[in-house]
Formats: sequence, structure tokens, C-alpha cells
Amino acid sequence: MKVRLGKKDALIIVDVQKDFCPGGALPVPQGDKVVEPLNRYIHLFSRHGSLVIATRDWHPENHSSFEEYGGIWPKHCIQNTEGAEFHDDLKLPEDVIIISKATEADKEAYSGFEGTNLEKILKGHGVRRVYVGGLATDYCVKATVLDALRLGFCVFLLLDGICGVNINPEDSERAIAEMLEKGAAGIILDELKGG
Ligand code: VGL
Ligand code: ZN
Repeated sequence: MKVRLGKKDALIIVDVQKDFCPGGALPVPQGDKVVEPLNRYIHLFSRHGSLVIATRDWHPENHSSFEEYGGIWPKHCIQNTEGAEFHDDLKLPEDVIIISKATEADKEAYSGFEGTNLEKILKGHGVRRVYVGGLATDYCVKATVLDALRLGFCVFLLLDGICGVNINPEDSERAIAEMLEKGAAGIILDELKGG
């Protein structure tokens, strides 16, 4: 499928943060592999004047998702720490819109739409189609894609720009299947044309 990038299209880069990359607190195996392809998408969208959005997991130190506070994850992406920074090689444009999520201790939010103004921002810019990539396929990417579909956006999943945790070996495959079943269209960079 060939897709022509339009003005009302937005790129959503999910949680490409140091803690989710090898060496971080909650590493996605080979999570840093998404950086290069996502940089190409960023370049294309920027060149077209299309919106680039980056979400980040942005937890207080005592977040309820941490094992220490009854959750299931090791401490990760704590606000204003190095682990919460975007990957050093991710080339976000100057006018990137950053969406911080799961910022309250007692609320988990895998989706970039949950407890944020992402929907408002997109609708305010007249965005109809979103292209979603980043980390992790089986958690925050999946939740963001499913919310976008529910909210009525046309959603493209960047198959060459996602990577999963795979606590169970097939979690990512299953997540991708679910996103596609529910209406997302899988796409790779070669299928996306500027213009
Ligand atoms: C994520 C686990 C915990 C993610 C965030 O970004 O996919 N996963 N917090
Ligand atoms: Zn988290």
C-alpha cells in the first residue's frame, strides 16, 4: 500500500526513552533499534510541516506501577532523571510537542491519550490520521493505537519503528494482530510518500 503524507497527518512517537532502551531500568530488548527508522519518519514529517508528537512515561518517584508500591515494574522513567530522557540519538524537531503521561502516583497510563491533552491537541490541529511508532509494542504503543482508533482517528502502525517487551514470547505479535484487527493499518517507511 502506498500512502501519501498529508497536512492533517501527525506522527506520534511513543516513549523512546533511555529507561526503555538497553542499559536502562526497564529495557525493551533491542529497543534502541527503533531510533534510526523513527528518525527517518521524523525527517519526512518535519519536511512536510506535519505535526510530530513525542510521548514520554513521566512518573513520580513513588508511582504505583513500581514493584515497591505494589505494581509490576521496576522503577523507571522518573521525572527529571536521566532514565526518563529521550534516547540521545532520537532527532526530535525543535517544534516537537511533548506529552507527559502517568504523572500522578496513583494512576497508571499506558496510552498517550490517558490523562493528557493529546486528543485536544490533535483535533485542534485538524489531524485525522496518526502514525504511531516507538516503545513498547505490547504496552504503550498498543494502548495508544487502540485509544486513537476509539477516538475516531485513522491509524497507521509503523511496523519498522516499534519494539516490544515480550514478557511472554508472543506478546508483541499478538499486540500487532489486535491493533490490525481493530482497524489500524500496518505501514513501513517505503510505503509512505512525501508530497
Ligand atoms: C511502558 C511499562 C511500563 C511503555 C511504560 O512505555 O510501554 N511499559 N511503563
Ligand atoms: Zn511506566
